[in-house]
Order: sequence, then C-alpha cells, then structure tokens
Amino acid sequence: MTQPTEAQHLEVERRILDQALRDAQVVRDALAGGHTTVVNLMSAPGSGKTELLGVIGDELRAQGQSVAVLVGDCATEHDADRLRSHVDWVHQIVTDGVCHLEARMLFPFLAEIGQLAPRYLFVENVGNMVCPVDFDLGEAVRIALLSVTEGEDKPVKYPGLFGAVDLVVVSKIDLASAVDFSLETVLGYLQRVNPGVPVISSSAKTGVGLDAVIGAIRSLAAQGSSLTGQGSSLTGQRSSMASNLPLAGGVRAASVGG
Ligand SMILES: Nc1nc2c(ncn2[C@@H]2O[C@H](COP(=O)(O)OP(=O)(O)OP(=O)(O)O)[C@@H](O)[C@H]2O)c(=O)[nH]1
Ligand SMILES: [Mg+2]
Repeated sequence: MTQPTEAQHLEVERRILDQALRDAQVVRDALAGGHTTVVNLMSAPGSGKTELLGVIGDELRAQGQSVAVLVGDCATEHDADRLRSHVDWVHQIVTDGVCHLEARMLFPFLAEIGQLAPRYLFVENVGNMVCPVDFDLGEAVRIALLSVTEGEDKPVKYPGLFGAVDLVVVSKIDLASAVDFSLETVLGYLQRVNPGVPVISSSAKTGVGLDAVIGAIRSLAAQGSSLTGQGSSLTGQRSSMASNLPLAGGVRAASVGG
C-alpha cells in the first residue's frame, strides 16, 4: 500500500480543522439566544482549573450570575463531582484518552444548556498545553492557567497556548515562595508571546486575586473577544480588546508578590 503524500496529509488535516470550525459555529448559534458567555480554560494537568472553577462558581453565584460547567478529562468523573456543589449545572465529558475537547463533544448538552441559559458556560479543557488550542469550542473567552510549580518558562515553551488567550491566570500563588517563583520572569516571557495580555496571579486556596480574576472574566465577557470565531491555529492572533482591558496594568502591579 502506498503512503499518503505530504499534500494528501495536509488536505486531510485542513478538512478536519474546517469541520471543527463549522462545529464551533453550531455551539455559538445554539447559545447565542441565551446570552451565555462560553469560557474555555486551558492548562497543564493539575495546574488548578477545577479548584479555580469551584471558587469562581461560588462567587459568581453569590453575585447572582448562573454558572454551568462542562469538564473534559481522559477518564473519571472526579472533576464534575468536585464542582457539583459550586455551580448550577455540571457535566463531565470523558474523552477516552483524547487529549483535547472538540466542539462536537459539546453537542449532546447544547439543548439542556440552552434551556438553562446560564450567564456563563465554563469549559474546562483536558489538561494539556498543546492540543486544545487548535480546537475552537465556540468560546468567547480563552483563559490559560500557569501554576507557580510548573516553572516560569512555560509561556515560551508553549507559545501556541499562551499566545492565543485573552487572560493568563498564574495559579497557586500561595506556593510561590516554596518554589522560588518569579512573577517578573513570567511576565517577561508572556510579553514575548502575547504582548499586553492581562495577567492575574491568584490562589484558589487563600482567595488572593480571585476578585480580579472574576472582574476580568466579566469584563471580557462584556466585550467579547476578537480571538475566537477566527478558526483554529489562533496563535499570534490575540485580541487587541484584551490588551485594552482597563485592569491589565493595575492587576499586574497588584499581583506582584501574590
Ligand atoms: N496550594 C494550592 N493548591 C492548589 C491551588 N489550586 C489547586 N490546587 C491543588 O492542586 C491540585 C490540582 O488542582 P486541580 O484543580 O485538580 O487541577 P486541574 O488543572 O483541574 O487538573 P486536571 O483536571 O487534572 O488537568 C489539587 O490538589 C488542588 O487542591 C491553589 O491555588 N493553591
Ligand atoms: Mg480539573
């Protein structure tokens, strides 16, 4: 059997990504009427996505905003179980080993979410710093987490992810001194891959920075993002709106040192 040529391989890839774009539009169309903002959370495994969503859910609900979550993992329903008491609606998507979520995986839940019409639908992507970024889920806002224990250089090692988000949350800031974490170094690296991106350091355990994270999400949700809806391979096309967020400078200054 002959091997596919490079051109054939690229054509298959292009068709898959085109289909993924059409699928993302289905999600957008389904949720547009309910004024639901879809937020895609991406990061390495264990960087604190679920923990952060729990405290964000508590706070947004206290502010009268309804919150739904779809959470992706290769296996187990652990994260959905953890979030159940913190949000209005949650469902686990088990990908059976697939390293990212795709918009079509959201289809079975769209009717129910559409009826609920939550103010926010957070989608916790599978923990992975490479694959998720290529798949538009129909989100309006993209957030990357970087926990202090991962090392400061992740933005330059994974520019595809950190270059394609509206907001970076530096998580687990309560552990910063234990690992000699330098926020200044991270800010320098982020400046290279995503100039002007808002950066907020926070701890889901102590509550530091949470108000700022929620304020940023609300602000981005109100503005929308010009990053999304442009298709996959968003690297380098980050939103000029995000860089204009009023919080950017203040939060950076406020967050230094946790
Ligand atoms: N000290 C500290 N620990 C945290 C913080 N946030 C999360 N953790 C802990 O870090 C571990 C991983 O947190 P998760 O929220 O499960 O991380 P995740 O990104 O959802 O992980 P995956 O879903 O597996 O990708 C857990 O033991 C949390 O309790 C934080 O702000 N400070
Ligand atoms: Mg999780």
